[in-house]
Amino acid sequence: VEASIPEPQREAWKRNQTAAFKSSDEFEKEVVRHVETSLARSMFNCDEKAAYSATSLAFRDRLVLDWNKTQQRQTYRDSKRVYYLSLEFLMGRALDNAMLNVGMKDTAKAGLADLGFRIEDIIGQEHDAALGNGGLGRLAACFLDSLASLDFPAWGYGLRYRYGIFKQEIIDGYQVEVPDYWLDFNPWEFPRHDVTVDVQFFGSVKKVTNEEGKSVAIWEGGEIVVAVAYDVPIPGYDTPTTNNLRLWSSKASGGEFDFQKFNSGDYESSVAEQQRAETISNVLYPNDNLERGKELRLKQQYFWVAASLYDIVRRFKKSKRAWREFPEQVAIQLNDTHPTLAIVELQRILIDVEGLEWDLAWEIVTGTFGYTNHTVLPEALEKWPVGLVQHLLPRHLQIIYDINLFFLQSVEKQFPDDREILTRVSIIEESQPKMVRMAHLAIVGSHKVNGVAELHSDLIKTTIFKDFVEIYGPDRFTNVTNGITPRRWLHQANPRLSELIASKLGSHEFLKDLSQLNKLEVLVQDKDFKKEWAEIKFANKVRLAKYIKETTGVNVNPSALFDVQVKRIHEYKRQQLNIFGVIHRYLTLKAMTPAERKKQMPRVSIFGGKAAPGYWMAKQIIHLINAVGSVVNNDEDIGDLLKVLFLEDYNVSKAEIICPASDISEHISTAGTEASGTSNMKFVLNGGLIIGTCDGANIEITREVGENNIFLFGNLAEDVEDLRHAHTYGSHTIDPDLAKVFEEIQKGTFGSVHDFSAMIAAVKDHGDYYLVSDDFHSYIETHKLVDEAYRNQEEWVVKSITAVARMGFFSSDRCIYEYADGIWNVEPLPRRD
Ligand code: GFP
Ligand code: GFP
Repeated sequence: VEASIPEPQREAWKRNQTAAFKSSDEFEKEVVRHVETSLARSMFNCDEKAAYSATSLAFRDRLVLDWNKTQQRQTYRDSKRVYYLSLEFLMGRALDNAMLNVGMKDTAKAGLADLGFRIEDIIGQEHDAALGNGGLGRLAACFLDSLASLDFPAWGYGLRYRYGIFKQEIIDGYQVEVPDYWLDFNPWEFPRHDVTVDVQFFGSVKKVTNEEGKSVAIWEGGEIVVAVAYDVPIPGYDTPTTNNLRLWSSKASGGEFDFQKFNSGDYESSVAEQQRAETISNVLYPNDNLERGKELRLKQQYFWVAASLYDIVRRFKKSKRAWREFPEQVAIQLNDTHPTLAIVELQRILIDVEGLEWDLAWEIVTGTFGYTNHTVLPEALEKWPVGLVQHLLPRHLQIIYDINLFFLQSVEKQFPDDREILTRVSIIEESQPKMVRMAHLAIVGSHKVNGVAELHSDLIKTTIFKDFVEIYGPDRFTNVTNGITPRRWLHQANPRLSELIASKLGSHEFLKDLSQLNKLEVLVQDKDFKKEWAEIKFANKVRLAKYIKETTGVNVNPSALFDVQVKRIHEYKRQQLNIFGVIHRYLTLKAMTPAERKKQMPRVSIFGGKAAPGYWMAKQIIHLINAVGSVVNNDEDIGDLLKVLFLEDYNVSKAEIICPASDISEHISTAGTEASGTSNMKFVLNGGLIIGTCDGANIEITREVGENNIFLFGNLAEDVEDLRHAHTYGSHTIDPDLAKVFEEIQKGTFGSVHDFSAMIAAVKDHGDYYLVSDDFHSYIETHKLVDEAYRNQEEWVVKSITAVARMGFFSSDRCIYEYADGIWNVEPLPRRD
């Protein structure tokens, strides 16, 4: 408010307000200006990178004008805001998205052509913003797009990692990790050196009696690290609403250290200490579905949570409302347990800083938070050693103990004769060492807990969180099935398909109301439409084939059936099942006469995905895929009948090329392990069919598209426990076809027998936890059905169109409406200007 220009001078401001470019001429002017001034270059010195930079700056300027107005309106209207706290935002590229969302891509295309550039080349210059591991981070990015597109007042809060997810190189068939330093030039962020928060670590807690005779806790000493805000504008599609993603970067605080900690005069070590502060936001942890309990990770979490809550509370206080109104103004969603300390931090602010009574504070806290669970895998459930929390955040540990005490007291009242339940639900696990169970804390501190697909939400209620359903009743638990943004995953990734659909539906409205796709269903008998549909798929396959040739040197036939599995490499996702199936196919083809072979349907098996650097088995799976590829791709008997590719460094921008080019994609996790999956939705929305297990969102996709338009196989989630039990305690026989695959590997056909022996042993000798052998037969049989179905191209296209027509449910817009309604209680705030 103090920085506000006085009334008499505002006229001058209004006269001089910046106008957004409207025509390609105006756009060109902006580009040239940015080349000449922002970049200090000229027409004699403008390569594609520079043209990309200038184009991005021109669009950023546009977004910022809308961003300012959106923020001003949200502040002025003072309506409830949503804050999405996520340790990962896997945004991918921003330029294409920005151009499409503001409806200016054609304008830019014409302008760039005039200046001597092809728009595709310019778009291709951008480095992905890869601040995430996989599904969880990409979901957060889709949600931001939907929140802005639907005009919700919403902010994302995350960390500005200097290094995003590592870049994957494949060297001699092995994954090698290379740092992804992506911040050389990032035109999409605004550093806000004026928006900083001091975040405290370590120190000790002292209880003192205040003037009112109340005992209060004072957390003192330790060290301060400064959080600096970097803002990334998030443009909505076909709306001026532009929301904010605020990412925090860590910086050493000059002079506020606890100097007693240093030997006086020991300059070097104090500088080292400062550098340590800066490492907090340095690197994204590359683990998916595994918690490693590193101290720096906990520091990251608190740093981000403390800065974000400080900002949220500050913004709330601007409105001068009473504290009890906080949950009416603020909804905070915890994306997984990573931000769970926010619950404790808000309680701390309310009682220690603002002086509220515990009970009122706790009511405010639970009214504010919602928690989304993304996994039931036990190794992924976050726990922190009590000693570590005590050391790093001594006051928070006390509050956690108090939260737990009050919680357990109420449970004890509810179940007076059940001692066991107290042990099971306690926030503190009485293990050696004692651990803080973050999921329990998240449930206790939130008013709603949701899973991300129906099966998953049912599973959390009957397995890991069963006791909590008893305690709180079923209403605290809900489901919001994941979704994807059709703007990026259809309109941007598959422009021709998007245009075809728009031409048939009469407008692009379906991009904001995806249920309109159902109007395509009547066209399944329209010959021209089907022809064009098939041509687009083929063109997308040609585009991918070209990419494959450029990156791997392998020629693939675009008429072959493209079979794709791209996602993080994990035993539960079962890329090993896929590659064993590929080997089986290879052996079957080898055993055929040339005449028989001629009758087979040619296949291209495409893999991609990163393995966590410490996940040895996942790395062996990558190695086997590459080893099989180098044998099969060079086997003259086989030729085009089978090609096996591993695409290096799978990321969002590559997914945009791969998804539109699949005929079939594989979502084949052991039933009950994949919470939802979201790439399954991306593939089907682009006209590909799925081979999958009855797991995660596959089940709901089946319900929507119909059983005839999906290829399901394998055991059901409800059978998994018995099967595992039988493997361990009964006799465990391996599927005979799979046994042959193993023999072939062990013969050395694909090189290093030693490297692959652990993969085989996992199935044969170690209980086959992921049921690879149990599902192998039905997997192979189902692939035969896929081949058969693909022969009938006419029918296949009908399936493809029908499936797309029925995908409306899987828009992330639908998710956002469900969260807004059932969890956040927040309304859109459209801009009318
Ligand atoms: C936000 C934006 C500011 C903008 C104000 C008011 O501030 O740039 O001026 O809204 O429109 F960041 P806070 O809500 O963060 O205070
Ligand atoms: C996790 C789950 C997925 C789910 C996403 C988003 O993904 O099943 O679709 O979260 O909810 F495992 P990853 O982050 O593990 O890829």
